[in-house]
Amino acid sequence: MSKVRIISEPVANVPWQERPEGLKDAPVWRYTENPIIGRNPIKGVARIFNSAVLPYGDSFIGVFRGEQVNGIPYIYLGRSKDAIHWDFEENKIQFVNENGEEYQPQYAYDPRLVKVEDTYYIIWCQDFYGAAIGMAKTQDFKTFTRIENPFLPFNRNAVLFPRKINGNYMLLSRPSDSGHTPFGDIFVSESPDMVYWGKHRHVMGKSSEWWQSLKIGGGAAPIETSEGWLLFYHGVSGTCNGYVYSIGGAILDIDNPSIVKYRCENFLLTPEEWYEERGFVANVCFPCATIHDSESGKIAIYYGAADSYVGLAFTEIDEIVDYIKDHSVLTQTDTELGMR
Ligand code: BMA
Repeated sequence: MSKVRIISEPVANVPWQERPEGLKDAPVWRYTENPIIGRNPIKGVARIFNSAVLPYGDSFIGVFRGEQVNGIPYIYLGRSKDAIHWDFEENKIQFVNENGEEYQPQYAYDPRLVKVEDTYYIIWCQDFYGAAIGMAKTQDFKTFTRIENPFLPFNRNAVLFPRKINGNYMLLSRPSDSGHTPFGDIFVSESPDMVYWGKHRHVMGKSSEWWQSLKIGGGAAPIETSEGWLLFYHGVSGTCNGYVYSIGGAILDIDNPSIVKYRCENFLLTPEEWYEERGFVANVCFPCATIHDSESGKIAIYYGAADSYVGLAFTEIDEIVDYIKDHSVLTQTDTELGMR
């Protein structure tokens, strides 16, 4: 039993590999069979990456960013027995409006999948007269009903918390611009009904550490723990050769998640392997989901690699929380409430 508790349903069949012998310092280790999804995974789709998964019954389900051969990204449904080998539906997800009529975004990318109470929410980036956030809900993974776009453009990397806090839904996002955004901090907003969003608060910004010195963005849905909300996010560095995306970790206050309690100054994972360094966009590790088991404390992190593949990495709750605390460096904008 971990000393830090994960507060969620147990997932006995969480995908897992022990830490490799000899890897002493790293808080996170990669699956040796990475990437778990290779190129041309389904007809008409050249690459799947930046995707999100969840336990579903005694197996797993996920929403996947599929880059179609015409270059337009869309979201595809996938199912898996072991959360490593995935079967995809060949048709992209068909969204409908509240009246059941077809209602497709022009494109959709970087989906997150979060269950709150008995409903699954898909949150993605899309065009809403500029880069913005789209959302839909489903209870059966057959009907996907779009709900109101939460924010004005320009905004991306929206990540829903897996439960209401103080009676409201909570959504992280990263307001920015419409291009290859050279700036951006993480904010949190709340809503009583998933339609009207407000009480916007700044959570955290870029920092002086090189790997997150340009911009940051939410990653996987926060994991509720006895220490606070464990957030895996991405941090970006601008180099003379383009952006480098690494995975970072922070712990947010459980009742007031705009307050950062601990924030790791070191990256948890940075591009090192061929599938992270080589691809459509080189040097990208982009986390979008975790599967975690509250009994064993095991955590599997799903991340997009080089905008071309899906990678899997592992950590354990005690280890990762200790590592984040031991290497925590906070700035004033981390610790304040985030209102001005
Ligand atoms: C971001 C997003 C991600 C992508 C990353 C690196 O702006 O578009 O989908 O993985 O750039 O190209």
